[in-house]
Amino acid sequence: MKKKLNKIAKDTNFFLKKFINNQKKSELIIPMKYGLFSGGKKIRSKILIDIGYLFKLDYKSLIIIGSAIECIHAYSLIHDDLPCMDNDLIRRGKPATHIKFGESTAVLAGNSLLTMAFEILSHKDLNISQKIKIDLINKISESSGHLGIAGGQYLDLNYEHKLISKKKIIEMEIKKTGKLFSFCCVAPLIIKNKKINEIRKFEGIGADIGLLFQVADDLIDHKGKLSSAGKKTGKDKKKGKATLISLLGYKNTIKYANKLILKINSKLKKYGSKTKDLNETLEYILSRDK
Ligand code: GRG
Repeated sequence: MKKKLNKIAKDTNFFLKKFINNQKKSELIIPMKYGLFSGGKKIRSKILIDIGYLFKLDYKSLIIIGSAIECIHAYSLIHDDLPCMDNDLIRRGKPATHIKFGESTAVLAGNSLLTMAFEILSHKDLNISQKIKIDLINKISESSGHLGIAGGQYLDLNYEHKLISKKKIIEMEIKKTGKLFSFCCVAPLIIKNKKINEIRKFEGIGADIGLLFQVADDLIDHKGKLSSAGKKTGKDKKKGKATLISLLGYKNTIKYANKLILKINSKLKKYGSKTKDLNETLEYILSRDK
C-alpha cells in the first residue's frame, strides 16, 4: 500500500512540476510549490485511482485529474493554517506557508492553486472530451465552494465552543473533507458517462470515505504526536472544536470509524476482489499516524 501511494505521489508531483515549469514565471510560484510539494500523502489521488480501477480508466488521465484535486487540497491547507482560520504554525513538519512567506502571499498562493486546478482539468494534456471536462470542473467547483470545503470550514469555525449534535458534526465533516473525496469517487463515473443514480451512490461512498478520513484526523489530533503527525496535536480540545470524539469519546469514535469501513465495503460488494486496493487504502486511512 505504502509503495503504491509513494508511486502515485511521485507521478503526481512529476506532472505538477512539469505543468508549473511550462507556465510563465511569477513571484507566487515559490510559495505555491512550497504548499504543493512539502510532502503530502496524496491519499485523494489514491482513492481516485482505486475507484478508477473499478471502471478500467487509464492511469495517466487519473494522475492528471488527481493533480487538480491535490492543488485544491493544498490550497485548503494553506488557508486552513491562516491566523483567521485555525492559526497553525506547522504543516507537514515544516513552517506553514504564511509563516514562511507572510499572510498575504499565502492567501494569494492558495488562490492561485485553486484556479490552477481548473487550468489542469481544462488542459489539452487531459485526453477526454470537452463536455466531460466541463462536467468535471462543474463537480469539483461544487465540492470546493459554499456547499463543500469552504462551507464546511465555515461550520467548523462556527461550531467552536458550542454543543453540536452528532448529525450536524457529521454534516460539517462531510462538507469540509468529504466533498473532495466524493469528487474523487465520482470523477471516474463522470468520465464513463454513468447514470445519475450510480453517480449519487458513489457520491455517498465518497462522503463516507471523507468522513472516515476526517474522523481518523481527529483521532490523530487526540492521541498523536507532533513528531509523527507533522502538525501540532491536541488542538481540537483547546480550541473547543466540535468533533465526534468530543461528543462520543475516543473508543466509540473508533467503533464508529470501523462501522463506516463496513458500510463502504458493503456498498461496493458487487465489484468483488477488484476492490482489494481500495480496501487497503481504507485500512490505511484509519490506522495512519500522519
Ligand atoms: C475552498 C479549498 C477551499 C478552502 C477554503 C480553509 C478552508 C476553506 C477549508 C479547510 C478544509 C480542511 C483543511 C479540511 C481538513 C481536511 C484534512 C483532514 C486535511 C489533511 O489532509 P491530509 O492528511 O494532508 O491528506 P496531506 O498533508 O497528507 O496532504
